[in-house]
Amino acid sequence: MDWDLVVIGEILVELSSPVTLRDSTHFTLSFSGDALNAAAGAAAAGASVGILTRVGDDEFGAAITEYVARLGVDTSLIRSASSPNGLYLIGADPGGQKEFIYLRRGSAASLLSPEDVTAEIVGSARSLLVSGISYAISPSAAAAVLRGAQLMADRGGIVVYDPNYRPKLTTPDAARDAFAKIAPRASVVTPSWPHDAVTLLDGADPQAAARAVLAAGASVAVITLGENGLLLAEGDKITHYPAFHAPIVVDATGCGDILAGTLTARLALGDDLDLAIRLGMAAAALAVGHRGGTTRLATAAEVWRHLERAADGRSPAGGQVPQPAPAPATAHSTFDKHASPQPD
Ligand code: KDG
Repeated sequence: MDWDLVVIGEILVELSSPVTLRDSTHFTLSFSGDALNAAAGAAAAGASVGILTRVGDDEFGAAITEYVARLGVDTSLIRSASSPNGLYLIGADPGGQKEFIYLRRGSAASLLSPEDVTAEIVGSARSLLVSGISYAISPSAAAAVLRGAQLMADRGGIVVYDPNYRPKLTTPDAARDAFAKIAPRASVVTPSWPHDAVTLLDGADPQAAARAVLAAGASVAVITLGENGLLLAEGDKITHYPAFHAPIVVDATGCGDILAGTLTARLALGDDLDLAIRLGMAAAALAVGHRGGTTRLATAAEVWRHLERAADGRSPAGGQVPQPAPAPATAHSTFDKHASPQPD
């Protein structure tokens, strides 16, 4: 099997509430986690995507695998483990940060290890998406993420790294250490401003954060700015992309993951960076219209329509709408700046 994209990370049982956790009495059960959100976004964007993870053989195991398949994500890279699946509760916090409660210590996915990330798997994929969450769930998962990023960088494929700093999962020092190890192997790094960037990067503003990502060794920095859009930095050039209009705003959970998944998918399918970014932003703007990370993703056609509306001036952002590139026959190497990857 060949994949446009392989995502490494944890699938979580998700219990979400429309009100703050303190006031919650009813929760909606679904499955999520940044890796699954991104993989689902990539599948919706037209990519063949596999999720490399471990799923536990508890009461949720079979339902998780069925759900992944329903999202159009290939399940053949899911390994089983006799540990419980990780779970998180999420409540709404209209005024600020999302609230998470995790029950994931010792979870099935935390048993991921470098042996799971074979050269054969990475060699069959055009791109790899890893995150600071996948790295933080256990030392063996961290080693798996690093091995994947190194193998993909060595072959000149696309490595996208979303730092996704989660203070309940890791410490600032450990997150900075992860950043220093993964960023040099990455083609594109997508920290959020201010949440990720202030903790992980020296930089007084988003432009400085973008330069710090490039100084760490990544080829491209994408600093996401929430409702202010994003900054794209490559070489000496920094470009601001205004945010797309979000027609319905319900819950921002996972919209950064949808951006990262769509962006990676479209790069792997051969789109240029500008188009891949704008498709990612359009998909993310539509993703805030539903609760949870994966409950209802926009289809590729809906994302294109949103991009076109923006280009016609019917909603903010966008520009000319170029046609999508056909999928390349081999891994494309826009970002093969990995001749001498950094050691661990
Ligand atoms: O980006 C959204 C994720 O944070 C959410 O789906 C849960 O994966 C998750 C995590 O570890 O926080």
